[in-house]
Amino acid sequence: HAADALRTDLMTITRYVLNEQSKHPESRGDFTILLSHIVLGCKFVCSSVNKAGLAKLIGLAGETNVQAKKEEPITWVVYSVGEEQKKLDVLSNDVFVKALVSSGRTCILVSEEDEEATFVEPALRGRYCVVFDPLDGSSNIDCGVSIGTIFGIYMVKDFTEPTLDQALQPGKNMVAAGYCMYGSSCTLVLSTGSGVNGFTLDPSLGEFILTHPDIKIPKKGKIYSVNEGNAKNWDGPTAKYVENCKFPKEGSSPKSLRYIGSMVADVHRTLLYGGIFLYPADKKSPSGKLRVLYEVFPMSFLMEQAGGQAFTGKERALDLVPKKIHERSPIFLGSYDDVEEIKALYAAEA
Ligand code: AHM
Ligand code: MG
Repeated sequence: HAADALRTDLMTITRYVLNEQSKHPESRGDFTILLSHIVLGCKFVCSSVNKAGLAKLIGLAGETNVQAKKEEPITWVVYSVGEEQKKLDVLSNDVFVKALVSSGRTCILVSEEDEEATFVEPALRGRYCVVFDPLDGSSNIDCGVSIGTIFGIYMVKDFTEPTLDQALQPGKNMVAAGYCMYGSSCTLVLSTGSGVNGFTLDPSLGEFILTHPDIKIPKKGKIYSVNEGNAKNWDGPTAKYVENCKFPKEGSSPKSLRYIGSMVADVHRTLLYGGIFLYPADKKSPSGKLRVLYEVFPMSFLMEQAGGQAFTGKERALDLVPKKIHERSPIFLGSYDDVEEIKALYAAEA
């Protein structure tokens, strides 16, 4: 039986990527090594996130922590080595930076946590540039709601002399992108440019197992996902779109609203159930909130690979050429037909 095969013939993420690579005889296994280091980072963060709620009980966050202000919730501080304690987001960044550098396969790292890009020392340089948000959804950390890691991977031509513009390539140049969601289970969703696959961490094995092969987003969805608290500052097309979701034309039913406030969780639901996720521009933030390199690009890459679309309000998101590493952009992504609708509204306005 197929089900039995799945249970006993486990497709781990490493096995999956090795299989993919064997289709490219010229490949030297560098990508597999890089990915295994990313996977290690995800497992470490998953375990820290799971322990975070217990930090108070097991005494990790005691009075020795001079950094934490009184009003700072205790679950932010989860790791202690002697006297040293780290907030979950800082800890996650440290883990990913070290895992990526030590892989020996990266030359440039851009993290949401670090103001400047990291250029890997010559002895450890490899041909990949990795852009990532080590722990996204900060407002959800302290209440135990889903958060995640987002990453995108570029190939750098001349990696012996890496320069910043090699990290400022359009999203369509990415060779892979993915995210890991620390939710009711730990799920890693990955695309290497030929479709999208989802892997779930089996905690008893410590392995990510293929559970969602070849994810395709429904062509049209019944859900919209946006922070409606910003509505008074929206532009015309965004306001009109959301109005249509609630008061559709005669004959169609209104959409449901779902908004978690963690991009990984909101995008994951959109990918599996269909619908649209919006973080539009508004009068107060004319470029929206989300960051191009390590939020907008990886998620747009996954959406397109799953048969959906991603649009900035002006152009295909993956065509954008960022000028700065922490640049922001408005983003509308999800089911093909739903994004088509918002594109039409922006086109009508132009
Ligand atoms: P963060 O980097 O502070 O975690 O912010 C990013 C998060 C995204 O995960 C999410 O989509 C968005 O911010 C939610 O923003 P808002 O609270 O404005 O709705
Ligand atoms: Mg973020």
